[in-house]
Amino acid sequence: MKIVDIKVIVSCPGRNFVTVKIITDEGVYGVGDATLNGRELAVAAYLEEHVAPCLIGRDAQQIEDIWQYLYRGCYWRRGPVTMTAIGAIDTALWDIKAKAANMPLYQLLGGKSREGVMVYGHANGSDIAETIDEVAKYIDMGYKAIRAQSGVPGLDSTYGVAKEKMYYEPADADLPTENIWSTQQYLRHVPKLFDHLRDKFGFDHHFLHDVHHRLTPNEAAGLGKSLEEYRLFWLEDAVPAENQEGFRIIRQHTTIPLALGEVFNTIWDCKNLIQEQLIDYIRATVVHAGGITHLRRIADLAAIYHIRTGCHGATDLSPICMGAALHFDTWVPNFGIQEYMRHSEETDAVFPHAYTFKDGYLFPGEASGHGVDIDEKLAAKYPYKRAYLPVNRLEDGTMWNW
Ligand code: GCO
Ligand code: MG
Repeated sequence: MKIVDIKVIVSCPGRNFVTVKIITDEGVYGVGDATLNGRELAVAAYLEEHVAPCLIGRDAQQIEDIWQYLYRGCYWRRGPVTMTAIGAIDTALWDIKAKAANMPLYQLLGGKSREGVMVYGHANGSDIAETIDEVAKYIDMGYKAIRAQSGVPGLDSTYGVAKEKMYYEPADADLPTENIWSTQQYLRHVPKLFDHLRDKFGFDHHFLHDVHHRLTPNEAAGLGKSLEEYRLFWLEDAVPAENQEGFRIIRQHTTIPLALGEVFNTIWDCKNLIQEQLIDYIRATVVHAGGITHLRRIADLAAIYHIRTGCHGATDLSPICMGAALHFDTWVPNFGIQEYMRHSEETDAVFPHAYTFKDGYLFPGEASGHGVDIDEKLAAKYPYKRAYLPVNRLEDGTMWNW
């Protein structure tokens, strides 16, 4: 089964997405998500100029060899652009293999380990009262797990708080928006949020929170301690993780479950965190961590150390990534949870998909392949629009992590 064509499709149905479509001489094709928020065209050019020419004529069935060829063969290993490009090709090839076998992808991976994939939704409000109302809406929709974020008093904008409630897009401007951050205000506010939420809703639902890389290890340790009594499912990205050893400090002080890794690209980014059991959930996902082939290796390493998966699933990951992740989640033995931020109607129309939501769970569907396609004609109606993620500064103007 030879690869005869590789298309790179860039479109903006509400937000930018990069999609790879691999076409074989047997007429079977597969699609993969290649979206890297705010750096979309770098991946598109990488795929068009440096990947597609090397793959034409190769056997589409040799997923592993193609993965190794693109990883080892490029000499410049790792990095988000390279690994997103590899992830997209890998996803499309698994799609092809499963379609050729006439099976849903989860069957090819080893079959179902569970009936449904527990997901968490995003409740957010400009203050605690509004966040409580939003959490109530998610509970009414059947969600078992909900991420709660709220505006911080004294700050004009806070990560995770948006006007649109069912989905939101942080890449909101043609040039990066500048936000102001205060660790002190934030640390005072978050325990109050979870105090109110537990008071109102009790302990039957899972609550999660994303710090979005804002703290130092010692600050995160303090926050973890102050949140322990509210029994969070996880505290996410408390600290930027380039310095993996930093997580030892957090672990020495608090038992709050820690989630990390939506920005990780390879097993090397989380090797020490996993082997030293410094985290509880690994957030790497299909598109940014080298596809199904590589994510599977990360999950297997994590399983040895009692660490479970919690794949990233924000709106900047296309429905193709979501579909592939759901097949992975259905199979992976050490599954934890799946993030699910809904896409806009425009996005859903461009990417028809087999997955469905019911009572807090997602189901990948029984279509062969990963069950997500792209409507190329419709995609062509939405040309690329440059959009950046915001940047963050401290109150005195110092650059900080967004
Ligand atoms: C999450 C994430 C996202 C990211 C976004 C950046 O936990 O869902 O932190 O909201 O900010 O994916 O592109
Ligand atoms: Mg996050």
